[in-house]
Amino acid sequence: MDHTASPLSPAEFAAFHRDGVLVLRGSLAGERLDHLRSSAMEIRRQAEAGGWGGVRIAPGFEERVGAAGVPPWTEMTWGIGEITRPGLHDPTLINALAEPRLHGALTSLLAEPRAWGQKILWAPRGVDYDLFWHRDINTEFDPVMPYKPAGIQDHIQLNAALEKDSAFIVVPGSHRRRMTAVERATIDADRHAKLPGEIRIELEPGDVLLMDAHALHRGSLPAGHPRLTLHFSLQAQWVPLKPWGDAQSFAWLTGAGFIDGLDPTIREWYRRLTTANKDTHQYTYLVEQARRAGWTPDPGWRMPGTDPYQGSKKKRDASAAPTSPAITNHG
Ligand SMILES: O=C(O)CCC(=O)C(=O)O
Ligand SMILES: [Fe+2]
Repeated sequence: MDHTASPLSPAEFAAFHRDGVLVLRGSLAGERLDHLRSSAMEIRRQAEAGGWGGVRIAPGFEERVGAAGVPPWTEMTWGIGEITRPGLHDPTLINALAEPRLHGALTSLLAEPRAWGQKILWAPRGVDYDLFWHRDINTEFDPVMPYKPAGIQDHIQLNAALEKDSAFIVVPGSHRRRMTAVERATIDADRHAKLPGEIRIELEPGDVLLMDAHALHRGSLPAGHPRLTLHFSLQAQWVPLKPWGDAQSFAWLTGAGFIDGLDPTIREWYRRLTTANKDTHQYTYLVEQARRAGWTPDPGWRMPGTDPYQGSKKKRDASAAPTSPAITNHG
């Protein structure tokens, strides 16, 4: 790929840190976008033909698959996790990360990006998609959110729209602060209710949305709406890594058979999985950062588990839990 790095402007960099969300318009275009779309459609076809793990069933319907009165599961899928696995892997899709605008933005924000999960999202045909408010981290980490170091980014999640996509809703700025009393009360009463300051982000094909997954966010779309979106996660290499999946899949993802097939400009992003400092808990560093910055936990505060819904109200409603990145990649 003809690669000329195209870093974020200082204003874009500042906007991302302030809001926890930034849209890069028209990052993917032309034949490349057409190829990405047909590759992603093929993955959806295979996912709905059965036989692959990681298929996501619309929130609220997971435990009702096969029950009377609900559509067949193939009409309720909204995506698939870990498209890098052997058999499903198509380097075209991963190489979207090598597009100059996106590559430059990720490098601007993370300095040394490291791959951390690759999914595809779409809208279910037979039921509405209505994902509840959450951060992609256990709610018990709420007190450490204000202590994230200013101007330093630990991870980026991205939605790269291959079709129109108006699913994503976010409260800008909520990634570096505690939930407000109003947000808590609203979400406790109804996890799909409108929150003050929320925005719905409209993406055209080729637009890429970058987000801090600790921002309060959710997704919703009526059944059958257009959506075919690459949903990738990356971390900065300084963040200790908690390897995910089984040893065999991790070996595949970090082996030459996988990495040599990628665009040369992103091979290092996968090699870094082997050279990262490892940790047994995904978020120890967040707590350590907060303590160094002067945070004193309330008596009784305990390090939460890695399950984003553990210990929270949401746990009681696990049937509606999304298979969020924190669960499917690393839980
Ligand atoms: O639909 C979306 O873009 C949001 C998905 C999401 O928040 C998640 O999978 O955790
Ligand atoms: Fe999420």
